[in-house]
Amino acid sequence: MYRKILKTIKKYDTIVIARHIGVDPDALCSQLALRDVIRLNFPEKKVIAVGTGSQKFAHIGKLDKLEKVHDALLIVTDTPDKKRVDSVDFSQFSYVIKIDHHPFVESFGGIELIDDQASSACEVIMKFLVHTKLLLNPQISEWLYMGLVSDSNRFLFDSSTPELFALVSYFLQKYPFSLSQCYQKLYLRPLNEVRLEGYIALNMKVTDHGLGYVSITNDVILEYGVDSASAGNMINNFNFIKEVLVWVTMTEDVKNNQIRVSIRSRGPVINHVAEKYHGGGHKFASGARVPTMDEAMKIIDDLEKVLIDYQKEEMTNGN
Ligand SMILES: [Mn+2]
Repeated sequence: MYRKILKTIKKYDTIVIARHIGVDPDALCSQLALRDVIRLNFPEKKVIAVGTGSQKFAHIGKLDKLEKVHDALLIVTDTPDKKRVDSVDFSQFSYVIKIDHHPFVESFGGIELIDDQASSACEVIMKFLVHTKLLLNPQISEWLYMGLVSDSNRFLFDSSTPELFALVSYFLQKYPFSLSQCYQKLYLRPLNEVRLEGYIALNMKVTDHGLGYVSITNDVILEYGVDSASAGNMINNFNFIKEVLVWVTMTEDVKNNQIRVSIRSRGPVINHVAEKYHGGGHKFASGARVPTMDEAMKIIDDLEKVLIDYQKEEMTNGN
């Protein structure tokens, strides 16, 4: 599979690299790293990384302008389904490669390199790079590490296997970069976001069954001066609350006239609930976009049921 991907990359003079809507560090870093790897090893090729940018991640690296291409290869990273691919018109491309770590949703690529046990899309790409022995540089190495560290929440999850640490170690040794600077790029945050985090902690409702949820209305977003994407992403900071097993942010997005529902879990699998509302994601980290807060509250009701079943099951298992 790795060799097949490399062969396909070699075949095309023009390559566009895309990823999912609602950019995050793994999506962005995987596409930037792959772009620069191909540019470094095949300088004669035209390679661009496209998608809607975000002010929040602007300092990580620059995306390229979307342009019309001809007889080009499209590589999509970090995205399991076609409808969530940001900014590209599939009909423009001669061939598509998917590189992903999400649970399988649908196939849309001629070659699909999927490892749903991997921590991140960046990890999948790192393995590809080790196998194909392509030339790298410290910037590429830093991007890959950044995406991996971000999606694994600094190695908090079970995807942090000995093999993963060995892989990281290989990149750190071969193409070293400053870890402290890398972490600053990822984790330095403006004060208003920290204050919004305080708002969420204070206003989160928690049910008897361990469901925590909070609505972040447009008024709140305006009051704290954040954008709705970064407000929604704040959900990741509410792990490890003793009384909360599943937690949800419902963020109003007036620009797109929808509510972004983000769900996280430290117990029950929750992605089937997101899928019911035309969303999706990982077993313990999913999301959906719904038209109204009332609709979002239906997700809350469904999740409460999931938690009730989960706790019944735990009881019968004697936990
Ligand atoms: Mn990812």
